[in-house]
Amino acid sequence: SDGSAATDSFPPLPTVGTRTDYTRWRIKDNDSCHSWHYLEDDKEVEAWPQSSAEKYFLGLPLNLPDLPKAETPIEAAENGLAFYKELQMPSGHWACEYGGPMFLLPCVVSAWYLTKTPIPDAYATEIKNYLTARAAENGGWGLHIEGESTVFGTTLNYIVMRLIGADPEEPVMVKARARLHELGGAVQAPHWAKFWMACLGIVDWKIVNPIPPELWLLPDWAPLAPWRWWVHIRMVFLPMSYMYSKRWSCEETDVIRALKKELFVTPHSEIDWAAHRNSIHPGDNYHPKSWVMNVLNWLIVNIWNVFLRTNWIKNRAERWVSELVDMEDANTDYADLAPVSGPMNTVLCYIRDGPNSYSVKRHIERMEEFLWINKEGMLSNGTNGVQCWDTAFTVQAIFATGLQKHEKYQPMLLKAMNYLERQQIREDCKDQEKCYRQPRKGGWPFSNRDQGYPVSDCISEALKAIILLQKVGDYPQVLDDDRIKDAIDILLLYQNDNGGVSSYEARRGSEYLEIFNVAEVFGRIMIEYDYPECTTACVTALSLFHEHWPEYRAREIKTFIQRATNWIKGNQRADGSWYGNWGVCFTYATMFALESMAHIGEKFENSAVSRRGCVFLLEHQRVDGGWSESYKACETTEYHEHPSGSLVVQTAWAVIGLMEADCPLQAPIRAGIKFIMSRQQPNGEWLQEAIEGVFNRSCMISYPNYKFHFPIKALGMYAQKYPDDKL
Ligand code: LAN
Repeated sequence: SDGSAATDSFPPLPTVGTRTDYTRWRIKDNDSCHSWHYLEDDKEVEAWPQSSAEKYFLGLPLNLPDLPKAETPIEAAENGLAFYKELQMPSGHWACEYGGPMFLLPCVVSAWYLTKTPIPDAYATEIKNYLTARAAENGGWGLHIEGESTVFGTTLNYIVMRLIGADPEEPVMVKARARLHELGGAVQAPHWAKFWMACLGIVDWKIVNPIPPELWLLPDWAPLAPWRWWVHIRMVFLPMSYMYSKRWSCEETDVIRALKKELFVTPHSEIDWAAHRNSIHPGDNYHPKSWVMNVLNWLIVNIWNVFLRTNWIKNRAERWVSELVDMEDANTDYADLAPVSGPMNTVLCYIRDGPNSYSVKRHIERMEEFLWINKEGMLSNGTNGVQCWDTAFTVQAIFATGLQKHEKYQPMLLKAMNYLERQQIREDCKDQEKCYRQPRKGGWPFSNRDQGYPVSDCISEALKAIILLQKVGDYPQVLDDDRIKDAIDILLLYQNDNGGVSSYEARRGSEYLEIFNVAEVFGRIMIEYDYPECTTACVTALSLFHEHWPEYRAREIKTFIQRATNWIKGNQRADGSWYGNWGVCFTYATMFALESMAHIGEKFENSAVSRRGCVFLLEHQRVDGGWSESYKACETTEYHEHPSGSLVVQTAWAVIGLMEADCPLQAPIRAGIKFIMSRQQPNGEWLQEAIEGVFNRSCMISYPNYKFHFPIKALGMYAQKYPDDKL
């Protein structure tokens, strides 16, 4: 799209076709701010050839030659790198699809609709293709691509289909509608879906549980004050509260009128909206609201809103919320934290600033960066990308193979290094204290610098990559010591009082805040928790730093590591494993925890903790040498095998964990390595298997580059550890 601005009247719905010409899609890589463009003009197509990476993402043939068959682990790693190198982007990072959640595209498309932004036909066509491909067998859509269809997924994506111009009588729509009606219709939807439907004017605001902006007027000491919440929840409820406060809805149009008929099992005019405020289908109710929350909601709706809420309070709260949104926009150049809050902030700016404002135009441009195209069609990524994260792991994987010394790999590594250099955040937030942010100067984000939110483990992984390049690999120094120390200074802020480490910020509130979780579809979202993955990343980064700068903040670093590793020990489960919060699941976290232990010298031979972790992994190895954990483990917090058998990424994680712990049993590790090699394709690639990632326990998310850098790391580690074993 040309990022065309919103207009005063609703543009016509796009014309959805059957398929776009996939040879016409290109990614603009503006220092890793990605946007996909459909080239209508033949001359443009010629002038801008499709890269291997673009072809790969689109599922088009790359026609790469078959490589000499790998006989040894290191040859397999080299073949893997030969393929993976082709996917490096012009700015030096690795890009990928980051799909999985099925509630993100609806946020983007609703925001387009509400701001009257024309949707290009090519987008509409591919969005329809994607949703058609991802519809469940029994009709409808789930919370994420592997989940069963729910009211949440079905309602929101049905709306998307209609807003992009799909015909309600098409088979996929008929089936989805039937499924939705079987589940009780859209009145059974969770809070966030009700919110979007209210903005679209499909439901009355009475069906939406309260999101009072007054919460932001609470004093900082109040235990419920929003600055204490996990940043994602804080940033979503912020713009939501503004729309709720205004009970803002767009004008009725033909398609909205039609949706009012299609989404419900009873006639729209007969629905008692207030009575359905707490209606929710059991399949959507992962975290049922507490009775305290239900009472509180009742009091807000029936007492506060009716008798106590003065205009003065309303206006003050709206003004402050709106100012906080402005600060978020300023600190991210309108990219915003993620694709839920971003589209909501867009709508807020539209309501407040009007269709022709800079804020709306810039938001709409930046929302493009959430979109991605794969062989099935167009989807929304979970963030504006995985750039820094994957690039940092890729560099480390190459160091695990020892191949960084070879000239052949130097251009790739140099480009990656310069990329990471440019992505370090160089300044703190404007109005840092006022908008409840913490220092960020020196940090690295998960995606890119524009997004501007450092995360404990993203800082750590990027920092390790840079230190390896500069200190171990003899690559030129692109970051001076001060910049490296900046990273350490902010990393030290992430430790919680119990020694564990969180994601975006150290914990600011009590676990009791979960009582106020109203999102229903997610568990444990109100505050930051401790994560073995993030904790390990900090332990390893601080250890590596300390090796090379033994003087700098040495005492604090030592204490940090000691407290962090103690926390990891305490977090081990009775069966020897650790629960993974961001990857599937026990295998992922156990790999990290074993790495932490190894960094304090606790390994299989001398530590019960490490040995029990290894035993856990060994017990779950399958006869073909692989490991295979299913995402079900994240939901149920018990180990589950994946029905499709051994998986490459899981196997890589398990053998990396075992090698970190110096597990003396070579045979199982060898069998795992053999399995990874057996799954490698003749051109060096590995194929996509089961979904790798998770958040909030219930929602899965893809990490497509994991199938490259983790196997390469595992193969490299094996080759270094057993140089004589040719397999
Ligand atoms: C991510 C992606 C990266 C992930 C890791 C760095 C892997 C992790 O170790 C720390 C947490 C973090 C940064 C993370 C947090 C939650 C995110 C941002 C996501 C899983 C990607 C999408 C998700 C976000 C919350 C999606 C929007 C949904 C809402 C509930 C607001």
